[in-house]
Amino acid sequence: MAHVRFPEGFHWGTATASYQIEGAWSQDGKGESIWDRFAHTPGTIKNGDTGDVACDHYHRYAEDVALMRELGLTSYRFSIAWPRIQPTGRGPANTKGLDFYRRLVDELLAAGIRPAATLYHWDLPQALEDAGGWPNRDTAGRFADYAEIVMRALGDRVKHWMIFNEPAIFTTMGYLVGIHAPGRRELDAFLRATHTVNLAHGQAFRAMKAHDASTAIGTAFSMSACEPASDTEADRAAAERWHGFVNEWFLMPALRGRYPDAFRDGPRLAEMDVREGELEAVRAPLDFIGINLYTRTRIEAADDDWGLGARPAGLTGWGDGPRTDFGWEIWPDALYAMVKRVTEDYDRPVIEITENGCSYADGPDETGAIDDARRIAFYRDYLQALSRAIAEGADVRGYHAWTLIDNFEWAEGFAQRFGLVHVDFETQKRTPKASAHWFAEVAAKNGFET
Ligand code: GCO
Repeated sequence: MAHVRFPEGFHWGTATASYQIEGAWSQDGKGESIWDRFAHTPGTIKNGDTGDVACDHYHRYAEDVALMRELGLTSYRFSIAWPRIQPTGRGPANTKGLDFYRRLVDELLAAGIRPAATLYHWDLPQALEDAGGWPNRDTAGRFADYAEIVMRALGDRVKHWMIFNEPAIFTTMGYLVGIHAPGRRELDAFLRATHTVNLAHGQAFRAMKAHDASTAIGTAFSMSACEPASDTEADRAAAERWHGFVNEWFLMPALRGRYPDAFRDGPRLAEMDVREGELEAVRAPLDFIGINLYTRTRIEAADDDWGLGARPAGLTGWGDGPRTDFGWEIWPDALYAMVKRVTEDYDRPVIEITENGCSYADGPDETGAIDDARRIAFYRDYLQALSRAIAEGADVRGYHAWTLIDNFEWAEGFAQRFGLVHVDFETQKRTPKASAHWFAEVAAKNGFET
């Protein structure tokens, strides 16, 4: 038997995102987002699902906060929908939009739960996409204005912020691969988008700190431990380039003022439209690094269309580990490896695990109970791996399970269930799964026995 223990004051929480749970897509003055437009376009989302209603969290937020309180959670990571605040991405704030988040935050504080807000979890105002979207460098200035509005409205009660959620995913999936909003497939636009996002990151960081220097600001980076598919020199170099591309493309500019060496034939700064002085402008000395991690990626050297000279082995990069119902490989050691690497490469920064979790289809049995033992095993093994990294010196302050309630899983619609709490999408009934009770116990004891 092993006692797995976490540092004193460790935060136990869950994470969600506005478009995935809120619904109320056109209510109270909210503008259209790129995800509204994308999901309303036939053929984009499995089963034609949309986030129009989702978990109806916009109206049921108090019930959802009560659930977290009953589970004894101490942190809640949620995101703010930009088009609720600025319907067209520019101009004065929509008071009703801000009021929703004020009510949510007040409810959290009253329940003793730390609000940790993400400014951008992918729902760009459609009007800004119509003006060019993230490939248009003006979007950076728009985003910094939005950051300032939100900070002024909520900065007195929210002290933990994430500027972006997974910048690598929304730029890649949205502008290069095209399976997420806005559904574009243009290498040039993608490269420019990544630089605009980095400019926005730096500008928003400075605007927020100017308002309150003591507030804690991070970003939630998607990360996957990159392993060479074989021990050849070529595969090892390819895995390093891929690591630079998927894990550090936004982290390194923020913390070091440069781009990783990810492309085989050298940097592509001209194509990215990086101008004089902008490697300083992208700097954002984050107070913490948020890590969203699900699995590992095995990489092999290859000729690819993007010039990385690398690709995930067997298309997905997964190996022969067990799989979740979504088909993602379960590889707890990836969390250990990634936390260690960031700790070593970035001088032992403060880290929060901002997402980690799994999709399993388990639903209610005849008695109404949901026995998702496989999810419990997933969390137990990943948490044990995390505790090893902490024991070896990583400064990890919190862990957020993805996710609180089953919700809209992007291109997969409602087909994937990542929640600790089951949602019946016909009735909106919430039922904590066995894993929710297990997670509550871990939070209460700040650890577990195996
Ligand atoms: C992401 C997002 C979440 C997802 C989760 C499961 O990583 O894509 O941050 O919104 O729902 O990661 O895919």
